[in-house]
Amino acid sequence: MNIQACIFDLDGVIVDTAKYHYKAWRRLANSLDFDFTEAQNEQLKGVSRMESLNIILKIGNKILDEAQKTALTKQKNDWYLEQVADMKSDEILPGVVDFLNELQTKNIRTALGSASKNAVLTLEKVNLLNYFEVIIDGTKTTRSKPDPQVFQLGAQGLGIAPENCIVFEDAAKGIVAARSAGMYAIGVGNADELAHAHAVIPSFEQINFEKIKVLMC
Ligand code: B16
Ligand code: MG
Repeated sequence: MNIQACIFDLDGVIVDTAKYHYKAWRRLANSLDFDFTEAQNEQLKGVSRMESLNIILKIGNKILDEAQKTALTKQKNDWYLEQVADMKSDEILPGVVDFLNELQTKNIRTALGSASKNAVLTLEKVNLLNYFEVIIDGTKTTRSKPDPQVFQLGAQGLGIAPENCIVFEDAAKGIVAARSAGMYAIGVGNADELAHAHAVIPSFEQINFEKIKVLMC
């Protein structure tokens, strides 16, 4: 095993923006006269904005045309961005900065692979933009996870072969995407929900690169 690069998902791995997505989606559902629970929100992890809306409309039994859906995704994003505006470095998940620093000292290359169209803004807010040599986000992809495109583009941008990349992901769809790309998939979060990963860590707390290599053996 010759790991040369790490590709990180954003929401759920670097920062917990899922709670802000949830608040904005719930507000949108409520404006359409139905509720949207935290358990239902789990289905939206790693899923693009429009696909998320389609899932929510199905839950609420609403059928809308494309123009209405575009207006709703804009509204949801405006509400979401109101919360991102206040984000600071203290919202970076535990252990992430130490791990990124360690990768730099070991010359392990880094990329971001996120479905979010707000990824660059979010990284700027928490002061992490400079840690990622390549950023592939929802503005650069045409296919959503579980399609491997986001991670393939990340590896291509770095010029590293897929088999030399590790992906860190909190969403089951992202794990499938990483494996389809031929990369090592490390789940971040609950092992039961990420059963298809090569290995799972609860978070980056007390994690270092050597421990990751041991986990993958
Ligand atoms: P946006 P990730 C994903 O981020 C989120 O998990 C998902 O809930 C969200 O709908 C998606 O980004 C799109 O986000 O509305 O900001 O474009 O986990 O792929 O980093
Ligand atoms: Mg995620």
